Amino acid sequence: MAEGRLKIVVFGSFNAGKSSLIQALDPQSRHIEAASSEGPTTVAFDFGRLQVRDQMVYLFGTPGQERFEFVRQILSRGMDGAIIVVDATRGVDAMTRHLYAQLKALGVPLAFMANKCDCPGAMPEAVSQALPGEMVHPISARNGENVHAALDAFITTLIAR
Ligand SMILES: Nc1nc2c(ncn2[C@@H]2O[C@H](COP(=O)(O)OP(=O)(O)OP(=O)(O)O)[C@@H](O)[C@H]2O)c(=O)[nH]1
Ligand SMILES: [Mg+2]
Repeated sequence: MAEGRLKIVVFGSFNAGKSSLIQALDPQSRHIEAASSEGPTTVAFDFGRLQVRDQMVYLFGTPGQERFEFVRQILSRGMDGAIIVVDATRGVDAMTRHLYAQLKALGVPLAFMANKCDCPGAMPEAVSQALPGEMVHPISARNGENVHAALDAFITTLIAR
């Protein structure tokens, strides 16, 4: 039985892999998307849930497109923690920096996931170096590598607070 509930909101640039991460963590997750030139893109939110230790974790994935700032604002209400997904083949871009600054200003606990580490061009170390002092977990949302361990580590820090 879960003893507590945590709302975790997943942020990140367009195409970073936010929806894929939630799909990897909860295969029964739901996704509200539209077609784009890059494939399906989130236009409302992703929703997944899973138990981590004694907590029921509710995951809300945000849209990465800049014009959906208002959706990110709505989904952010009452969050216990934030995950920022970074495409490790592209590195820390302006949108990632913007999201990071916003979340820092709110004082919300946060963790980074350097995604697409299955790709030959992925540079998770460069992502870490660009974010001194932050927790950066290398993952692959595509093959599921390290996704549960990374979430578990983040949730553990939240419970310990
Ligand atoms: N190789 C690889 N591709 C990935 C990985 N995660 C996501 N992708 C691909 O990256 C693209 C974007 O993935 P999404 O999960 O839709 O990204 P998103 O961040 O939700 O995108 P928006 O909602 O549009 O902002 C898709 O083509 C995915 O298949 C990964 O770990 N490895
Ligand atoms: Mg998405």
